Amino acid sequence: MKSLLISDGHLTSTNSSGRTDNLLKTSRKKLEFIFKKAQKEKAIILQAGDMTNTPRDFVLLFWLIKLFKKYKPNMYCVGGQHDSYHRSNKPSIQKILQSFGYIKILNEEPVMQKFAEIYGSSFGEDIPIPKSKLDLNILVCHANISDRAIYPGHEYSDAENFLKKHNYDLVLCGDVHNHFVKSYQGRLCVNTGPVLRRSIAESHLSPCYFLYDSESRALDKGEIPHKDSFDVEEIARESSLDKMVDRFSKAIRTDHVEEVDAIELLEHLIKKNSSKISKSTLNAIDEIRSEK
Ligand SMILES: [Mn+2]
Repeated sequence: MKSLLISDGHLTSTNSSGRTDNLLKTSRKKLEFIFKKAQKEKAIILQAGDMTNTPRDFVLLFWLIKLFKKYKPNMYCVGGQHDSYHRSNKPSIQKILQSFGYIKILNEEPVMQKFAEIYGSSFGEDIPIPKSKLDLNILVCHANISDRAIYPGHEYSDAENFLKKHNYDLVLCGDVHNHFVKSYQGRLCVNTGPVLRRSIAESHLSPCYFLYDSESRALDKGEIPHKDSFDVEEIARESSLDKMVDRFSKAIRTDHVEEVDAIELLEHLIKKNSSKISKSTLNAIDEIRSEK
């Protein structure tokens, strides 16, 4: 029996800064790829939380339902911070998919598959202690586990220490957007990294899945098709413009700026750039000047 493993999804219908593609289309394509792959491999899907980027992306939900109906995957998830608003009981994509029977949420009571017992720990929940005498215990969790710091000062639970402390044969982690495979005495702690890279800070990661074979205990990595979809110049332009506007709006709210004379500024700019300004614009500016 095989399991297809996916960490953070972050599927969305909303484009983020500098992405040159349509993220709704990309989200659909990626999920369809995962569902097809699982179908071909006759694998269950384990997903480690943050499947969608926001709890109530109803444009995305429409497409999720279409894909779940079409492919009928056998899918088990845990909850991440992005799956609900502060773990509230308000409607969310995850709750809707669960109530339709499309996904099952894992917890401390193991799901018995023929080959293993599968436990879950959503964001903020305790890590369950495996009770089984079966050969194989699997944990899916959304927790701050990593093999290295992914930003300066990042404090995390070390993946290898996690395996020493928690007696699971396979731990699939979500939360930290980092790709790693750590092993300890033949047991594995893994994170695929995010399926959808929303920020350019994640552009070095290659979206992928793992296939885990419970008999051989082999872990195979497969690529989820993706493109270089970030426009670096656009991001630089947006961020410098944002910063400029931010600095300006802060400055005019302080006592340091007593008065801004827009006409004076305009006159200064005209002097410097008169050759580049059209006649009609200069005439319009002259009119404003004469009214001053
Ligand atoms: Mn996440």
